Amino acid sequence: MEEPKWVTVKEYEDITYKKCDGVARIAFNRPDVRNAFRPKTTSELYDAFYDANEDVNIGVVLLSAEGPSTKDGVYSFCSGGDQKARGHQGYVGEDGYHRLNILEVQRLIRFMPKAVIAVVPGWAVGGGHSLHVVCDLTLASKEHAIFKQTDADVTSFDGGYGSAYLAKMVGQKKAREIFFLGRNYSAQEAFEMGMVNAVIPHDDLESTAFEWAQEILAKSPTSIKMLKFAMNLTDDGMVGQQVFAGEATRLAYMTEEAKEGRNAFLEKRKPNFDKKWIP
Ligand code: S0N
Repeated sequence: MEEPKWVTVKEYEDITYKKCDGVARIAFNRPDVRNAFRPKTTSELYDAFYDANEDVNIGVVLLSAEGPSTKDGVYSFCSGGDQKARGHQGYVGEDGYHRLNILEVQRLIRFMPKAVIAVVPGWAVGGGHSLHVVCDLTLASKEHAIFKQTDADVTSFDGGYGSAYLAKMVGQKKAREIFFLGRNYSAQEAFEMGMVNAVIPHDDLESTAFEWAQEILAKSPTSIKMLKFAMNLTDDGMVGQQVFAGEATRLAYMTEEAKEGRNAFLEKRKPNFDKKWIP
């Protein structure tokens, strides 16, 4: 496959954001701190993901990372919340207020009607680990990816998708081991646990992610959307039902019945639904 000709969508400080042939690539760009996220990073991530969500020409989003670190050549996906931006009351933004909107970013990834692929070139740690968990698919560098949960080391823990959903993915015992012991796991070990889809030679990681994206783009967009929401539904409670059912309503708008309901209201008459109860 030809090299993708990425076009920068918008310049940010903490991330890069590009598009090419139906694919958006959002990448952490703080490699010298192992791509830790601070409030500015999460705002930028939200902005870029929102744009990719709204763009009808984008069907797949890659969440990746720039790097390696200029200091020591180490690759990272993301090392979670920036511990240097963490004050006594939590993470502090440039405006002095305490916030870290990473959970909003997680929800956007979870509920967007498009596939999101985590492309993990190196460390996936803490909140960075949680982000790969919430993505639909994960591809990992064979040589450099390391998965690790440090939430319990720094008292900054994700009790939502990062842990509880991970347990559904890898099993309760394994998820508790990951969080309670905080060990390092290679790409191959993560693959064997079921939290990584494929282990890819490092030099081929980005091109493979783009190829996977192109395969998904060849499928029916409505099917991808409905399948994602169907698989989410059982773990997302009433919100999962709301998201799935919202799409059912959207499809129902396209029926003759829906047109008749709308027309009858506008014409101030009783609707005639041509009573056919389709089994
Ligand atoms: C990633 C690790 C394992 C890499 O180790 P390595 O290769 O030995 O590198 P280091 O020498 O440790 O690091 C290199 C430089 O990068 C800096 N750095 C690394 N990680 C961070 C970080 N997270 N924050 C700030 N700086 C970081 C180092 O300081 C070093 O810089 P210099 O050279 O200047 O000294 C290792 O680095 C590591 O363990 N990192 C910390 C990982 C961590 O504990 N992350 C936080 C875990 N928690 C979360 O992410 C919670 C997320 C969250 O915010 C949240 C989620 C859900 C609900 C609520 C919240 C919430 O808290 O609001």
